[in-house]
Amino acid sequence: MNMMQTQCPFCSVQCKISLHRTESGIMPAPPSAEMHSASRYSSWQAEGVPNAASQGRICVKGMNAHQHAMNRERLMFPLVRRNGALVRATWEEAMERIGSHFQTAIRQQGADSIGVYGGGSLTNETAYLLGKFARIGLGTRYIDYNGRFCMSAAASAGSKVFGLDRGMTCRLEDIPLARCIILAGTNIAECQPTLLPYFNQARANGAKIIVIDPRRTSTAAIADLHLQIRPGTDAMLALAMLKILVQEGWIDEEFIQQRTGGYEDLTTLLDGIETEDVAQLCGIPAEQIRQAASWYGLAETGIIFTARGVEQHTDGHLAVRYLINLVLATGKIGRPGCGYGAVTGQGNGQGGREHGQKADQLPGYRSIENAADREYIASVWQVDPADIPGKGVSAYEMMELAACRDIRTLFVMGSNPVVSNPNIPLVRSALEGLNMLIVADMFLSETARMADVVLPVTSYLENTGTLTNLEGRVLLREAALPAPGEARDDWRILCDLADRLGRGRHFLFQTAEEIFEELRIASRGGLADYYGITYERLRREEGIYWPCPSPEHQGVPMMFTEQFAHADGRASFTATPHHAVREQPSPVYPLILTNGRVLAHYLTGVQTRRSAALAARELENFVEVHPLTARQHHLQDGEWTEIQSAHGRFFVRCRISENIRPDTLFVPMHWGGTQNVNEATPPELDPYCKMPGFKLTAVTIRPVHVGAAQRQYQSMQC
Ligand SMILES: Nc1nc2c(c(=O)[nH]1)N[C@H]1C(S)=C(S)[C@@H](COP(=O)(O)OP(=O)(O)OC[C@H]3O[C@@H](n4cnc5c(=O)[nH]c(N)nc54)[C@H](O)[C@@H]3O)O[C@H]1N2
Ligand SMILES: Nc1nc2c(c(=O)[nH]1)N[C@H]1C(S)=C(S)[C@@H](COP(=O)(O)OP(=O)(O)OC[C@H]3O[C@@H](n4cnc5c(=O)[nH]c(N)nc54)[C@H](O)[C@@H]3O)O[C@H]1N2
Ligand code: SF4
Ligand SMILES: [Mo]
Repeated sequence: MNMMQTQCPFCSVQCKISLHRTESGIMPAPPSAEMHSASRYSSWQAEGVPNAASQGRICVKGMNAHQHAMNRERLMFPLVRRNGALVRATWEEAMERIGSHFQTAIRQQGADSIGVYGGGSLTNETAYLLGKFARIGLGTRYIDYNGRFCMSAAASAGSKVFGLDRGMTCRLEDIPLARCIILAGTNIAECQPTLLPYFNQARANGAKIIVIDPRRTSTAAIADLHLQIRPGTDAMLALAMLKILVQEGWIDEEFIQQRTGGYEDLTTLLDGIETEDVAQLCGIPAEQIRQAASWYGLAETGIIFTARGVEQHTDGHLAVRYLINLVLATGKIGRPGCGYGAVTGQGNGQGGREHGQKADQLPGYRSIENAADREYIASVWQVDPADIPGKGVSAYEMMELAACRDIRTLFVMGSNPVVSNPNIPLVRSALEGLNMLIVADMFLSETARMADVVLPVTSYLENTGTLTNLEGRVLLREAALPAPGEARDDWRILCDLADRLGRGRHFLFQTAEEIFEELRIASRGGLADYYGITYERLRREEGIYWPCPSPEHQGVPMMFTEQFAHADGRASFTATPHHAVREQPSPVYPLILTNGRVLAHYLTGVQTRRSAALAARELENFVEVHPLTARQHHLQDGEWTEIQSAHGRFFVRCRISENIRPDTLFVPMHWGGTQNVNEATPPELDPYCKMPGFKLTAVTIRPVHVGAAQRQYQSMQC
């Protein structure tokens, strides 16, 4: 084969890609199954394919994504732990070990002793089946997924305010129509790079772009106004802006009256909010807050975007809702050039949160606590509603349950939790204490290395399924290559395991499309209604926005044009008072550590560090430090540093940069082990949505000799 069509496995834009075999790159035939992939390595070239979201663009990650899928480190056969080491096993051996362990665990400790941990890279079909497998295959209430760390603050805010969460309420094509765009804690230029031209177009059309970020990022570089905020203070900034809008009368009274509820209650919330005080708290000039409020308030159209910079805080849910207050007060939603957008992160971060791998959700955004929802899904699954367990706990809370041995078995599919959770010291010991850890992955990730059984799965090039991009557009990605070695599709593993648990009759699927057919019915009538979407339509129409309630329906590109999704059709203002954030700098830990992403790497780096072209761009982790702070703490550029919080410590190289606030440090999240920023992040969660406070840790920093760093780290592990 010399050409294949696929879709990037990384971020939420889901750019369409074609891969072409290049003559010069062909390598000799592989000597064995293990080397299967080596023959294809680097002999392919990626090109963007025109599509509605990225319009044919791809970024450096998409360009090189095939390198990890074709990497020789791909897992080709199952592994089981024997005498302490992971060794090759047959599928039968591995599955038998898991199946009989599950049965014993259920019999002896109950199904709730098993936790299931999913991910936002999984297709809709796999995510749906994982939820079904947990609930009626195993019968456990404990399932959650890495999207808890990603989407939970914004998703819960959208549900609360609008009655429904679809990430973006508008289309990407609305961006160039907006006259004012607020990018709050979102680094589009590095995290969704192919979307940047939409914003450049908006600027060319005269829009004012406001970026709120503690760092001068490449996204901030396109801003007309950069609010270089102190991490963790976005909620107060939003309140100050709202107060200015109200005081100046830059509000849409008609919209407020006809389409919203709760505006009157804002008076108490805004009482005592003074721009000058907030400016001091946020570490930005008061004049900038007024400027931002006036640009947004006076613009005829506008969009506010948030991403993890605002959301990954223990007050992230409220911070988002306060920002949406600005949208509602100015009536900037439900019409062209207007809206709110939570910039979804993972490839299927959107679909992954709709079909039941979240602790409290059933497919179609149904609630596991609602009797009618339970009854409907039970009818689709052909079980008694009483057989569907109740709601479980969030991803990090599952780790806490594992630490106290309430959860004794963990099944991980599509995540690397020992790197991506906060407060890794607890998570590591929780995973070490399990009776059995099972990991389904393409690679021996840091978590897989700790597992008792590792199951090799197919990559994006080899499996078929649907993914829902950041706009809520459902896209079909079809297998382009056969599975390498003995790797299997995730969903086939689930069907096999269910069969071993005597639940096979509920999992009689032969293709991904058959699962989608059931998902369509399961989502029917729910908020995220996929009923009208079929593979056949997706092939023909390229992508379809949900909700799409019937096969004749065209889908809904722009939400809330006439009604919001609450029973009364109105959106709700948020007047809930702000709550204090526990983690704060102190004399011992005077600096604020925040964290995030760089262009070339993806999440915990399991994939991108196995792509030669991407790995070469950033070989190891670093901390971005302002020159003043570097001087104060005796740090040299390029030198190793130790960063310590009240929760733990890690070691990274110093990168001195004028682009960051002097009171703030920034460390990427793409490395595990001694360079993992999450060794130091705090365990506290947002009370509304259980999002960890990743983006704010009080720390201190000091230079350290690398040998000493390693020794200290080893002693800290003991
Ligand atoms: N290259 C790349 N792209 C990715 C990913 C990746 O790993 N690498 N991951 C994907 C996924 S899963 C996700 S969730 C998205 C994440 O996309 P983003 O949320 O855009 O990425 P982050 O870098 O985590 O955070 C964004 C910005 O928030 C800023 N920030 C930190 N603290 C604060 C704060 O308190 N307030 C404000 N206003 N800003 C703050 C950081 O400086 C950073 O520039 O990206 C997706 N795309
Ligand atoms: N400090 C800090 N921590 C963070 C964040 C932060 O900003 N700061 N961001 C958080 C966010 S937004 C996210 S999304 C999480 C993500 O963190 P993780 O959930 O750890 O995500 P990945 O690193 O993508 O790990 C996914 C694993 O699944 C594998 N995989 C990929 N595709 C598939 C598939 O189709 N099937 C299977 N079975 N496996 C697959 C990959 O090889 C990889 O090992 O991290 C969170 N952690
Ligand atoms: S990482 Fe995102 S922007 Fe880049 S090619 Fe992939 S889907 Fe497109
Ligand atoms: Mo994410």
